[in-house]
Amino acid sequence: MKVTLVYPGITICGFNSYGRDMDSSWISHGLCSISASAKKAGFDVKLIDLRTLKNWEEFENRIKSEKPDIVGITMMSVDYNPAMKCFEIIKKINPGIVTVVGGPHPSICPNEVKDSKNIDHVITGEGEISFVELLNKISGGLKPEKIIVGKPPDINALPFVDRELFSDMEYPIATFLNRPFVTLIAGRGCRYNCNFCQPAERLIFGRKVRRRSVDNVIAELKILRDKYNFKSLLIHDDCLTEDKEWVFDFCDEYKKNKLDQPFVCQSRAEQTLYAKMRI
Ligand code: B12
Ligand code: SF4
Repeated sequence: MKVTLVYPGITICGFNSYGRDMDSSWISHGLCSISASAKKAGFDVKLIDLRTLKNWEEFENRIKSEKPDIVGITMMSVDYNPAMKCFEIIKKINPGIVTVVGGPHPSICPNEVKDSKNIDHVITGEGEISFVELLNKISGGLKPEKIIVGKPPDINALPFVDRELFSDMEYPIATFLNRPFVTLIAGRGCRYNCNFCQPAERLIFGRKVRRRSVDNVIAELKILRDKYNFKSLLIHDDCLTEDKEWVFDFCDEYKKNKLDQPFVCQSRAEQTLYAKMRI
């Protein structure tokens, strides 16, 4: 069964923008993670990244030539319009292609997608387990329900994200960071309650913040060092410094494992910079 994932993030950077700068080179960790789980379960997964295409006609041609059985699209609210347009085009080409939406927008506002005739399944919350279950059911000839509440996975047991789904490396977030630059997610959720992010975080990842073990993150970093010889790193977690103990253990292990690449992360203003985090 052929699975195609779509990254529709062209609202800010537009078509034909891939690799031009920082905004047009981010990978989607959400898609890379569900791709890794689907590949581990034996499915063939491809990506269409709208930023690499010239226009909608090219998207249409890709769907016609790749002939996917299932298309899964990730959707942030900001990319609602291009994502919905993809679904419309796919169903016009072949109403038999099974369409699935997931990501922040459907998790926060499922009502805005659930009635679309162009969307067959909505997976809210985390997708790794539930997307693979959906693929298995469809390949077994079953007809799963339209709205599926994603089951949260054990994030230490997940395969490392399939970052090669995207064709190039990302651009650093600051001029003092050199390429090759990589990004990594060490945890999910945030325990704070700021209006900027809540209740979105809780609706996607639940109430309890989960962070991967330090060993699990270091293991991924060692693979990334061997594979890409990366020169700088961004840990994308909402607020990495919320767990001081984790950060201290991580810094110790980072040095012990001879990782010396500068890294950046997000913090809160009241959490003063930890001297230990200086490389
Ligand atoms: C890294 C990040 C960025 C990066 C990279 C974004 C990118 N293109 O991937 C940058 C800095 C560029 C960025 C920019 C923006 N971001 Co941002 N970002 C994040 C952050 C911190 C991490 C994203 C991530 O990788 N998470 C980890 C992965 C594993 O989770 P995930 O992507 O949600 O995927 C899981 C599920 O959602 C689901 N899933 C996702 N896609 C799919 C698809 C299918 C088919 C299925 C079945 C399941 C599924 O399964 C995945 C695995 O469990 C999140 C907050 C967070 N903690 O998630 C905010 C977040 C996604 N960003 C947000 C916002 C608002 C923005 C901006 C609009 C900010 C702005 N004003 O400019 C821009 C939009 C730019 C764009 N079009 O890409 C909001 C989105 C809210 C919303 N309603 O959509 C979030 C949730 C923050 C928040 N709490 O408000 N962002
Ligand atoms: S601490 Fe940061 S990431 Fe967490 S809810 Fe507040 S603004 Fe969002």
